[in-house]
Amino acid sequence: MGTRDLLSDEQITTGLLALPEWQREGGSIQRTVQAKDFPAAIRIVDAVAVQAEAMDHHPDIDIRWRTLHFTLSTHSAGGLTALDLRLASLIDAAAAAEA
Ligand code: HBI
Repeated sequence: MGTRDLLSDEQITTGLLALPEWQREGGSIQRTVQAKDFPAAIRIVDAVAVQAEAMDHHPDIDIRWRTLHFTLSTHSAGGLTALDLRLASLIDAAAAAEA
């Protein structure tokens, strides 16, 4: 399976078992991160940005004070791929590092 191949519903459901903070919304997955303050929120975004750039796969991020909302999908594939699940795990780790 190439990382940019669309995942099946079963693959998505299985992958999300390891990502309990994430919700599927059709062709994307989403989660909210509550940071302890605004600088912490920006540190999380910065850590995610470095890793997203390294994997050439980028999240949609909504930043509102201490609340970050991440939406992931593979735009070039028009849905969810393994890249989205991998990035979700990286986002969880960046959030945990600032908890
Ligand atoms: N990020 N989420 C997401 N989806 C894409 O299709 C995508 C991307 N970042 C970069 C990118 N595509 C292009 O640079 C090529 O890698 C396709």
